[in-house]
Amino acid sequence: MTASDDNHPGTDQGLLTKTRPKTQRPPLYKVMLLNDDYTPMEFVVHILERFFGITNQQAVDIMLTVHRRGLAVVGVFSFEIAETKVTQVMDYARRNQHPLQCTMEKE
Ligand code: TYC
Repeated sequence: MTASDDNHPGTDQGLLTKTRPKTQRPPLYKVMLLNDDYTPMEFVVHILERFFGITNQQAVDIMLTVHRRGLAVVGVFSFEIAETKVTQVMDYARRNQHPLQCTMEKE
């Protein structure tokens, strides 16, 4: 490989375009919490702290956003992490007999 091979704009005769190496970034997924009329607010806050490692204040803010607007993005993750979070939240809600819904969506 020499300086005139690639990616050195101006070093090739007349070639002034810079080639960009195609690095693929993995897709990211939004994990979202949905509102319902039955799941207690404290339970939602507890879930957010437990599975998303956020502070109590952040958890209260997200819970209230979901309560007022119908849904909110809790975080953005790789597919596998997002899937794990959704499963953890859904299983925990089910075990505690709350209808809380958690979903994921490609960003
Ligand atoms: N709306 C619920 C209530 O008034 C609270 C709630 C918040 C439920 C967020 C689900 O994802 C949720 N008890």
